[in-house]
Amino acid sequence: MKTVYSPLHAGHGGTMELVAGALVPGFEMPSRAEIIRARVETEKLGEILPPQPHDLTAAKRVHAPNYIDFLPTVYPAWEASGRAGSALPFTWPTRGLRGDVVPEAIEARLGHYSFDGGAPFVKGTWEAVKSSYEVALTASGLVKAGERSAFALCRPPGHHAGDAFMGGYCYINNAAVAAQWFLDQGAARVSILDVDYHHGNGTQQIFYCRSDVQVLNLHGDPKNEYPFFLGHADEKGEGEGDGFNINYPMPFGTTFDVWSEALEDACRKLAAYAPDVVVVSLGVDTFEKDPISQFKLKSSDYPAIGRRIAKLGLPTLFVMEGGYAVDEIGINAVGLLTGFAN
Ligand code: Q9C
Ligand code: ZN
Repeated sequence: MKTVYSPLHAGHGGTMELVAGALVPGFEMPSRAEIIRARVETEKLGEILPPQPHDLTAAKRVHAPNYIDFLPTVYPAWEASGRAGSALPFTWPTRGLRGDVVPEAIEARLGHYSFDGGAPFVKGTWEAVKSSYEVALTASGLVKAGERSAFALCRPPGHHAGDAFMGGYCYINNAAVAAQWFLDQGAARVSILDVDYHHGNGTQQIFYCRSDVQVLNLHGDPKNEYPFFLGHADEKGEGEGDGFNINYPMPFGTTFDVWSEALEDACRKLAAYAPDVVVVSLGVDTFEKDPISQFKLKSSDYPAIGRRIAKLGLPTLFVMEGGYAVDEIGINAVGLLTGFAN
């Protein structure tokens, strides 16, 4: 399996986030991608390719154009307003306030285009976000050209980004962009299988009213887990999309025996949908030692996940999402991929 990777991700580093009322160094750090890349090499998963340049057309197929055009302006505006460090919002247009007027002040524009304060900008953030998007599209191109699978080593991740909002370390929804790109290239149906510990709220929101993208999500129950406000089992899609969104919320402490039953059910529903392509939102924050998550999967479980996905027998794009146990992130992510490939 080929991997697509860009070193530009590293410019998105030194970020800060709010955890339990304190600003702390971000868990979504550059070493994550470097450790995965090193493991791809030592495990000889396959060739590592740089991304091809892409303009933002494909991003604007799933995101509001004004949202995409806002992203490169954030850090320059933040600096022009005399600030430094991580650009973060602190106020949001919640229920009862005006969400229809785009403010001018950068700190308010950040609130307008986000659902939380979990997507900080530093100087290199936009370049990293753009490179992550190009990584996803380049890997999609490999699958479209006939590769059985490809690995988009995306950083930053994407599945919390919705049509016009960022959050949860995510800016452009790389998996959603890829799914739409496959449709635009002639696919009739695409399935997105999201195995990240957190509910892919952005992905669900983008495709909620559509039948041409099936979205399946395995995640921590939003009653108690981030991102909290979406991801319940009764969210099945709306209108045309009714029946094409499938959620598997699971409690804290979930182990592989229970998690893999949900995967089994998801794979059966996926196979019944008979998509032309599968896009896997590949998070490994389900791992027992993940510092911000509460599932109990072991390193030895990840190859079994890859084998189950391979059994679908469909062209498959893997898009990197979360995973914060940095020491084991390469073992777990590449373990899943080698399980698929071998
Ligand atoms: N105390 C992904 O895995 N955590 N995003 C907020 C606040 C945010 C995870 C915790 C976790 C975001 C792609
Ligand atoms: Zn996650």
